[in-house]
Amino acid sequence: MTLFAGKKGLIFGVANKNSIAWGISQALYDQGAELGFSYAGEILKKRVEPLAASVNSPFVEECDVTDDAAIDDVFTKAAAQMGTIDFLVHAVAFAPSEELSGRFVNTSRNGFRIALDISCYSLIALARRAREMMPNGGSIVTLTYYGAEKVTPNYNVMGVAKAALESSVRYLAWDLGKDRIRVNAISAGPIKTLAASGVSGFRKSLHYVGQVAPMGNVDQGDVGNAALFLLSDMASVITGEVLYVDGGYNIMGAPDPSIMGGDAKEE
Ligand code: NAD
Ligand code: 0WE
Repeated sequence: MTLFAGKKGLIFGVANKNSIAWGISQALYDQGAELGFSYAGEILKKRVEPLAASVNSPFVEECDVTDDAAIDDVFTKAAAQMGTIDFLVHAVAFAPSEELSGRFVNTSRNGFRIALDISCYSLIALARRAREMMPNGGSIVTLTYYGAEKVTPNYNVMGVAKAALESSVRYLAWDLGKDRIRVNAISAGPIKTLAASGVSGFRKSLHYVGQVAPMGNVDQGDVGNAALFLLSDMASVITGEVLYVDGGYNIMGAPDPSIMGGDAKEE
């Protein structure tokens, strides 16, 4: 009930009530945390402001993470409003939609640049500013996906961006260890969110993972609980890790034969 009593943090990546970042926010709020929010653009303001109000947030500001001045601005305002913080959640990713289908060999230079900038560099940029607000140390969590490690058809350049993100988690963990700041990633199984709904074949892969994973599909609440752990003092010396919250999907080498077709006798 009070794992986060007196603790404060910033959440980047709430778009609507289905966002993974919102699942994390609710878990943190239930444990007594004070939360500040930053959202991507003017269009999301009417979605995020009521959500923030529902958890008595003292701070809600727009910030496009591709804009250094906007990042400086949001942290200046956050420092003025909230003082110091204990944690930061990075739940931001984007690639141009044309990069998320078709042949990987056709990945464009610009698509690559955008995907890596928004989905990977932004963690480093936010961590640098967060450090200045964490004089007593802290904990940073980002969100990744199995497509970083193993080929997931159509995830394409996002897989490359997530691989770079997971590596950035390790380098940040090393560097920010000096400041008693931990940095970890949660590798979540597929969840129906705004970012996932724009993806062709997502429904099928959600169903497949639900069949193959020992514990089936996961939801925002499952990720929220894992984030709670990593952001809390319970995870006091855990840093640079990628924690799977995927129902066990990643341990499987083949699906259970009972879900597979091909039973008809071969010719
Ligand atoms: P979502 O659409 O709710 O969240 C993605 C967020 O990124 C949105 O809030 C969006 O506004 C933000 N964003 C995009 N471009 C931005 C920019 N330039 N500046 C600031 N913010 C920007 O979807 P989600 O599924 O909750 O995604 C959150 C994180 O979880 C992402 O990193 C995603 O890759 C990761 N993830 C998602 C799944 C899944 O299946 N949904 C699985 C594993 C990991
Ligand atoms: O990280 C993600 C989603 C990331 C994402 C989604 C979009 C859709 C809309 C990044 N950029 C965009 N750009 C858009 O224009 N996931 C883990 C969910 C996801 O995305 C996939 C998946 C899964 C799972 C894409 C292809 C295949 C599987």
